[in-house]
Amino acid sequence: MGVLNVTPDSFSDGGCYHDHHAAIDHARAMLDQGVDIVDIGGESTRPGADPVSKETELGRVMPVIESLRGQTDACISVDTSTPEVIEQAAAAGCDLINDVRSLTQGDALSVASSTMLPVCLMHMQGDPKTMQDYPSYGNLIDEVCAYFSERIAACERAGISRERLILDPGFGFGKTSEHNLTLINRLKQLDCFGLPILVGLSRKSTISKIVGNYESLMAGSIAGALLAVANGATIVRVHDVRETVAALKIAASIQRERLI
Ligand code: PT1
Repeated sequence: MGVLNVTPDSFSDGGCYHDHHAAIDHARAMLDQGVDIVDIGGESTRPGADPVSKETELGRVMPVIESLRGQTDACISVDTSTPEVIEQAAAAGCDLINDVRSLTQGDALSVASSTMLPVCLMHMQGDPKTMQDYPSYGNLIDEVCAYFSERIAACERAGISRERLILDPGFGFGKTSEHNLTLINRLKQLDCFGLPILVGLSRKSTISKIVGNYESLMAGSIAGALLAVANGATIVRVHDVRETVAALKIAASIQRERLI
């Protein structure tokens, strides 16, 4: 899964013609480099990020989803918690709902249910604005698993069958660096749900803390992605598509003892 942010940077607000075209170009580059899923998001969920209005989010992501849908049959994912965005993205031909808030906002459960799309449920402690203030757990893995149990049950009650679900432990979302490392090291403990696992650790602060410099962020992120896949992740959410695909092909070739 390749990251496609349509969010403000120092030059733009993420919502204008130029931003949309830059996003489409970036999506096509990632597809050329071998990505399977393009994950389009209009809300930053980095630590300290402010929430955005649904109008802002719609104005950022919908033109990009609509344009990209017209250019590729590849899997398009929408990174959103907002019911209106889920609804419109699905109507525009999006293939996957990636919600870091696990369908807890408004009528997200019923809206997602009626789209018939697969959904990625992610664990987060708190919300992006304050989640890194004081992350704290009695037993991290138990609490993440209990959260998944509750959200899977809520989905099933809303008519979203288990077969449509993907689980994500939420690396960087209300966790210390040690918590994040534990999640990847013990990822197999999430296998008990029998659902595919997605992990996003690319260029996050835990990686940058360990490697210590910006130049090594990609290598650090790839090492994390390889370990996550070795420990059972089926989808990794990444920025550096070409390099991560190469690394994953080598790892898979070694594990299968043949060239892939
Ligand atoms: C993720 C993810 C995501 N991450 C899924 N969706 C982000 N399913 C956005 C930091 O510590 O892991 N899984 N959508 C980006 N969020 C963060 C969080 C970015 C923490 C950076 C950090 O630096």
